[in-house]
Amino acid sequence: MHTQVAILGAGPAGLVLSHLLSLHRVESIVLETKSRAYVESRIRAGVLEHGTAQLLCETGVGERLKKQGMRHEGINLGFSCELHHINFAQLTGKAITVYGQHEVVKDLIAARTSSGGQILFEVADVSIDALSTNRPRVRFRHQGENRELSSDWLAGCDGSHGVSRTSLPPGALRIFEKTYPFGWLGILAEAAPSWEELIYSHHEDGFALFSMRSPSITRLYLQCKPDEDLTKWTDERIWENLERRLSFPGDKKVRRGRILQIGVTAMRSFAVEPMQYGRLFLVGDAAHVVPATGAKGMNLAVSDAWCLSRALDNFYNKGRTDLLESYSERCLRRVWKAQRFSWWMTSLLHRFDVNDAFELRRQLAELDYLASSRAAATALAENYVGLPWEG
Ligand code: RFL
Ligand code: PHB
Repeated sequence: MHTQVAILGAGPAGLVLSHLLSLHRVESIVLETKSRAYVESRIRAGVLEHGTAQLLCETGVGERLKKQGMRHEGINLGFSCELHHINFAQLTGKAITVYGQHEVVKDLIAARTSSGGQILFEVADVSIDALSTNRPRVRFRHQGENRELSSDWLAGCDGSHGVSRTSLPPGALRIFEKTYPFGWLGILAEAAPSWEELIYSHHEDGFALFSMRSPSITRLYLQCKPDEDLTKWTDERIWENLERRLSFPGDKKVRRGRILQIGVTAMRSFAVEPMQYGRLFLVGDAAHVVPATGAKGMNLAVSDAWCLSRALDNFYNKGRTDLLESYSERCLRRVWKAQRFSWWMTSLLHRFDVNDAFELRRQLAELDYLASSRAAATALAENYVGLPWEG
């Protein structure tokens, strides 16, 4: 088998890339280790930046998003038992859309398969080689057979645990990494959201996040230990903690409901430089991971994919290689700003050390500043709705 662009991974990065390439009449084949049902139901991110939602709508995959996506013109910061609204629409003229990542994935898979795009699900034993030649190769097993796919270019969209980054020779990439001394306990509950906007809540017991997926499903997170034992979290303990950390006297209360799913997510910051090696481009989580506090991971995966699709369009349709050569540099400029913002939101809202009283006062002062200064709130708002994409 041969194709112009072989894409590893059918997450947001790989699917957006394949979708945009097809609009530019560039051929691609996507290989995915999991089943279609698995990737279409994997609950992850929920916040689309202004530019992400706009791209999906403008390129023909926004029908359900326009109907079911929830436009939010701001978020709430909760601290010292009070809520403070940050109004994105007033501060930046832009908004975000709350729409599950798995819904984006469903829309993209439907668009690719209905226009004849090839996605091979449940591939196994994936390995890559010949990256420094002009015919990089992927070997894998599919439906019991050994297969080989050669291509002009290879896109590593296989997430933070994929093979594309780890197959590179030692020393090929510079690694930047930071781990945080906590994780997030994620809860999906069958309950109508009590509040209309997200709440990022700073609390002495640890951070809590109130979010949603639909008018009947609430998505909640609690700061927990990075290696938290889920069996210790009974439904009662979960709701009790949520009620305490999302308590704003005189305001609404978090509404309880049947818990549909719980899980723990580690919090880390990770990036590699460059995001290219020979004919392999790293896209999305394969190249960088951010702590979920800034809601940036999926959005970065989409903006990287957009950046690479433009470079490949220029290569195939205009004979230009300059955008391919500068792919890594252009993406990294945006990636590092999102890294900074995600780290900053994480440092602002989490309890790092229960004995550090200075840190607690510093966080509360910063939150108070955000709630009272238009300049500070604007800096948060313009990062949250999304910084401009590289041209
Ligand atoms: P993905 O989504 O991990 O997709 C990679 C795909 O590659 C497959 N794969 C392989 N395929 C072929 N060959 C191999 N060898 C392979 N190895 C793996 C995997 O099965 C998978 O299908 O990476 P991608 O596309 O780069 O997308 C990144 C996003 O998924 C991620 O950044 C976000 O989910 C992060 N994130 C959030 N991002 C946001 O923008 N907004 C949010 O509100 C937000 N909230 C979150 C989040 C992530 C979370 N968790 C669970 C980590 C909340 C949470 C709790
Ligand atoms: C979510 O709805 O899953 C979500 C929202 C905001 C975040 C992270 C996750 O920062």
